[in-house]
Amino acid sequence: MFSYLRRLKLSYAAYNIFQPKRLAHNLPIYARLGLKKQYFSPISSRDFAHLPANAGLPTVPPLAERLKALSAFQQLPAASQANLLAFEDNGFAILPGFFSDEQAEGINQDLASLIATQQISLRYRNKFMFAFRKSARIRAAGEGALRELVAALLGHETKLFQSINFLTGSEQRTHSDSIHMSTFPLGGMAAAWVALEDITPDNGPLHYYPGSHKLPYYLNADYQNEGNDWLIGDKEYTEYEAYINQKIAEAGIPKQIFLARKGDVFVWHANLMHGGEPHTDKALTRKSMVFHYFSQAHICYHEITQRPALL
Ligand SMILES: O=C(O)CCC(=O)C(=O)O
Repeated sequence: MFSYLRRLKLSYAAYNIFQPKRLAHNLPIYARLGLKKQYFSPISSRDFAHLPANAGLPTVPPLAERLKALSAFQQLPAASQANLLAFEDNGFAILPGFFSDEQAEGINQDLASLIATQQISLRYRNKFMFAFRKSARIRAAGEGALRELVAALLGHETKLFQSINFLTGSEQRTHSDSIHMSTFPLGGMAAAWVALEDITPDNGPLHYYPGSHKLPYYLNADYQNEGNDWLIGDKEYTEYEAYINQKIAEAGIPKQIFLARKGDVFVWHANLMHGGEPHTDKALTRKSMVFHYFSQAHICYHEITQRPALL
């Protein structure tokens, strides 16, 4: 019964009716694209099937021009600049030492105090969600230079949507964020992952597949999870993960593991396949944080649950 209610699109729409401000962002784009949707209506890739791939997006200057115009970019070391300039080819950019040890420690202290004062607790097994709403230091890390750089990568005004802090490895199986934080046109999101201590092979490092962002975006229809007019799809998330596993194997892309140093940042593309390695030494922590960003020029939503994103 509970699982049926969770699949009922009306349940989500009923909740969203009370969120007009946070859902207003999609309305002008729905209107421009001729989509007959209310701010609270369910939405998924099926609604865009008749539209050209880049429908409604303004033309923007090439990536190099966008980055070089930015003082946050000009101030970076040459290696980080080169990594950002190669973002469209690689699907990721590593920014070594983007944050100082002191900044990383400040964030660790803020998280510890949010936990101690019970202002935040674990969700989804090992995630501290949305700490940036409660810590000015965490918000400042996700806004400012990092958001400006991500906005230049996306080519549009960009909003910090979500932060997730970890004290242990996520151990998440390989996925593309586009099944969770989805956009139309495709590609209007990016994430920046921050090492808040040194990462070793034993404490669940991030893994990724270079160039995998050029694979198709695998969405609900690809694993028969579209549902119907009333219900979202009934597939378990493990079925999505198995599908991605198979697609990566078919593509033959070798996995890379990011042994980050404290303060390093790893920015990934909306469709870069990535996940977390097993955290084998439970005596160790894996302090890290990830920011997810949405372009404001795109329709922003959640493909799996077919909900508009609450910005
Ligand atoms: O931190 C990790 O291990 C992976 C996090 C992740 O996959 C995500 O936030 O999308």
